[in-house]
Amino acid sequence: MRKIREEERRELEAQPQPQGHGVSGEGYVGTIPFQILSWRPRALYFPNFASHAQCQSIINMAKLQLKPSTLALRPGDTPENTKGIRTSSGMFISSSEDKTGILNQIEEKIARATMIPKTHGESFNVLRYEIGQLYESHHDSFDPNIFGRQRSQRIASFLLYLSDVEEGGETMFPYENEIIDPKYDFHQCTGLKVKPRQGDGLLFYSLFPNGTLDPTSLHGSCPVIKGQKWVATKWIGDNVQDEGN
Ligand code: PD2
Ligand code: ZN
Repeated sequence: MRKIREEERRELEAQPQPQGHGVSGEGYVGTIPFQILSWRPRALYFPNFASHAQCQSIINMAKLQLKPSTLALRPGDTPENTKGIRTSSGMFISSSEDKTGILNQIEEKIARATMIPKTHGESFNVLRYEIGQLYESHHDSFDPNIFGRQRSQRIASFLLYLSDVEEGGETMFPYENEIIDPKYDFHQCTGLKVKPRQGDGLLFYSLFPNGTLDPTSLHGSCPVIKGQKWVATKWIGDNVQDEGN
């Protein structure tokens, strides 16, 4: 075997040394399985994101504090003329208010799945839809032309389904792939429909990578036909949220 000359050895050592696979500073290799549902909008599905026990605890935390869900009103809107657009009940809860630590676990997992720090997430909005209740199609991010510039614009939404629904209650994206029908009736339950399954998660992005609003992220919740729907929404912004939000 040829001996390596001293200067050859020094040259070799000066080159960046390849690291072994997985050398990242983490003590383990983690996986969060997901499936890409769509590119327009960018939507991902996470089966078994939370356990049955975690989902049940979140429902128990929320169920005595539900109030009729509200909407962000546009200029000219009033609670009266927007009645019927969002008919669920809900409540807000932050992980710091949850002494069981479950919301913190979920929040950390969402941060790992999205790689957006958990400080960018708003409080969980836990929602219950009973038979006939729905949320008409809307965008989660705020159009700056209508609502003005936001301190933290919503980039993405993570929905954790806390229950199965026997029939109806799908989260729908009527403009999937930009098949934009100008006559689209906002009541209609069409397009990509995601059936709620307890413990599964749905992540979608409301903005394109350049920060402008993706029109195909329009989405809503179809009316529940049979059973009850429970879901926890986490809206994720482009800036850290204020304390307690
Ligand atoms: O509950 C849903 O499926 C749903 C649909 C649309 C929730 C939201 N939007 C939301 O909380 O923004
Ligand atoms: Zn929404």
